Amino acid sequence: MNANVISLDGLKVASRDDLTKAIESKGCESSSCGSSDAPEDMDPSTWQKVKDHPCYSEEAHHYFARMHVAVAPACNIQCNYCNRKYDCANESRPGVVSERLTPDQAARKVIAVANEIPQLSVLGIAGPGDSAYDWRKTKETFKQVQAQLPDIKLCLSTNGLALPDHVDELLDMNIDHVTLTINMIDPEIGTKIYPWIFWEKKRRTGLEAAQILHERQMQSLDMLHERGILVKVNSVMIPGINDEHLLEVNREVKKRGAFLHNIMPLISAPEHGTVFGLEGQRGPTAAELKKLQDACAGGANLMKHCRQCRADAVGLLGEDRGQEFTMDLVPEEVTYDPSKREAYRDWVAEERGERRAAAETAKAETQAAVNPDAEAMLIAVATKGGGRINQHFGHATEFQIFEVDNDGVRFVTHRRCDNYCVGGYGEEDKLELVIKTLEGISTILCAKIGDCPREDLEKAGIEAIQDYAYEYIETAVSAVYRARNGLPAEEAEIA
Ligand code: CLF
Ligand code: SF4
Repeated sequence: MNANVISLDGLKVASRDDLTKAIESKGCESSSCGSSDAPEDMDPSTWQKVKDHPCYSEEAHHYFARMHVAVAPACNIQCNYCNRKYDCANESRPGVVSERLTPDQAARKVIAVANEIPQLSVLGIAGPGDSAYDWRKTKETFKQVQAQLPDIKLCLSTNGLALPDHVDELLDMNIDHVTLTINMIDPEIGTKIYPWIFWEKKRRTGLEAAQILHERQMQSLDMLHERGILVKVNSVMIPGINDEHLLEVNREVKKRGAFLHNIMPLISAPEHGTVFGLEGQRGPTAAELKKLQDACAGGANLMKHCRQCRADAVGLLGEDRGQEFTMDLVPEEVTYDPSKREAYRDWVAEERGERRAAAETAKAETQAAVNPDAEAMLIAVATKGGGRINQHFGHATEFQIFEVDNDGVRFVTHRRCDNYCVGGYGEEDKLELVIKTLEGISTILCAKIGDCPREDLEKAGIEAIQDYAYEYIETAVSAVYRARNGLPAEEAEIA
């Protein structure tokens, strides 16, 4: 175990000097120092766009944070999974109320967050409402933020109906990330998801509504792609309505140049007050979602690290620090101080190169050292970010799940066990829920765990290991796999 590593405890960063010292004291741990240049399978200009975006790059989500501001409440369509009294279900977890902001308030809040959270790299507008339809407020917010924090990436999420009217303005404003929610390419299926749209000053219903929406969504996708704006397509998987159909959606959006496809499970409950919730429409199980994702192999690249975040989320994906930045806590006057963010970026540039080198080494060791008949393993990891095992078991609100086999180590998904699921329950109930959440997983890696939960986990057939605290995830996962299945590393020949 290498104890001489930076503890990304909470990823709270003090100053450029502290970071520089931390990097120097760490020295070079890997056999080759690694580089934070574009990965081999990505062209450098695309890498420049995605390298700091936690949603567009799985690697970046270990380092960078996003925040959303709810400034555009008007919407031009009705989705059967949405109740706008709460949040936009296309990009956020329904059932929680957001703080609606004016563009001035939003700009002030972004500066306050940027001063406190150096990982902040992206400002998104993701409901409730549609950012392209309520365009005046979206544009004003982005303009104000861009004037004061030119290095923040601007990101918007839309249903696409109004977007073709604004694509060229996006280009002028250097916005190069757009999420389009596309749940169907067959308007017949669309009629089961959208009861109406508002189009050219009239409310349209039925097949006409779904047909117009479909055509405008395809037009949006084509226009964005032609202009080099990266498009992520979000699809809500609704069992019995569009679940099988999403395979065709995946193929079609790939053909039209989408960069990523994010298939999200419908979250539906009667108390959300949505049509689907009241009708008892269920969401997919984790197994159904995985089956669809597997079937999509070879089509558009899939995003698997989405956290279905709130429309006022703040922080790394999977954490929500929004309550620290409600408007009553944001000062009337805020001045942007770029020093922490600059220092953090310098640190990440070094760190991600080393992590990548460590992951390559782990891959080579895994391939070289393992019994050819070894079975793939799923391993749960408690992490606060930075690609390291740096979280106490008891503080984990979610676990990242990595798969390891003879080809190497891959992130596959996350599983949540946070207060959203267990609010109001005691600690024992929480542990029970964690055990249920980790069904099918035999090993947890965490920075620390108490004796009692460790014993309870053991009784449930789950081994909790803290020996790899603060190591890179890939290095530790590979070591566990080799210990279970293979030869000791020193006996294996590494290519
Ligand atoms: Fe926000 Fe969406 Fe931009 Fe990300 S979220 S507008 S692309 S900055 Fe990300 Fe959140 Fe998933 Fe959205 S994890 S719900 S995909
Ligand atoms: Fe709700 Fe978003 Fe659909 Fe509009 S686009 S109805 S805000 S989920």
